Amino acid sequence: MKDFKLYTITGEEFHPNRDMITVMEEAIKGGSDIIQLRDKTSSKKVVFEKAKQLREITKKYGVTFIVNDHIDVALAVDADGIHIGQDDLPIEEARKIVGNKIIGLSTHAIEEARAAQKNGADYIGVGPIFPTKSKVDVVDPVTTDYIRQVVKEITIPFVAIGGIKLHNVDQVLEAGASRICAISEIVGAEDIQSVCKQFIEKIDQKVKI
Ligand code: TZP
Ligand code: MG
Repeated sequence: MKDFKLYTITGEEFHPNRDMITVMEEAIKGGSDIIQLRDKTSSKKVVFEKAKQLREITKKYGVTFIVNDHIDVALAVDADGIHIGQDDLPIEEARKIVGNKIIGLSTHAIEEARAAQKNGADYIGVGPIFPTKSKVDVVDPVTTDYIRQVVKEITIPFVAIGGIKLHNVDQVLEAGASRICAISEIVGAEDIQSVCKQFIEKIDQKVKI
């Protein structure tokens, strides 16, 4: 897959007075190079309508587009990939459906990361690093210790997620992450472009060292 630095996931509860598509377009303009539609509550029809619009803008800017959970919607709008969790279809089964589209998998422990790599995930989510209010039934924070374990032995790309903010991202980068994912810090920001640019600046600084 095309590599990336800053992964923005939708979280409409964090911007009640702004339109989701506009918010995500701001994130893209700020430099976010991968976008995920994550909507745990809307009907399939509504998720599909949102996905169609996000596919349009991500195509316009040349940004990777991932759909969470809904493999059928991802195929219907020709998204670049899907993101699934530990309780979803096994990677091997998802692979039969999506072919060479990207498959991302959330992981919370090194055993899950090993299995994801073995079973053909294209990237893994590593988290939640810090406490987060953006996910219900979330496991306890895995801390930056889990990042260090992944850096040591996993070779597929990984993205750190969960409670990552401008004020704590340095810890995540120091632990060895070079791809960052955030919901609330980005989509809930007053100046979304500025937050994205600051994240990218920090990632770039770290990568140079
Ligand atoms: N998966 C692990 S933590 C999380 C997801 C979807 C939520 C991240 O949101 P935030 O607002 O960046 O903590
Ligand atoms: Mg899922």
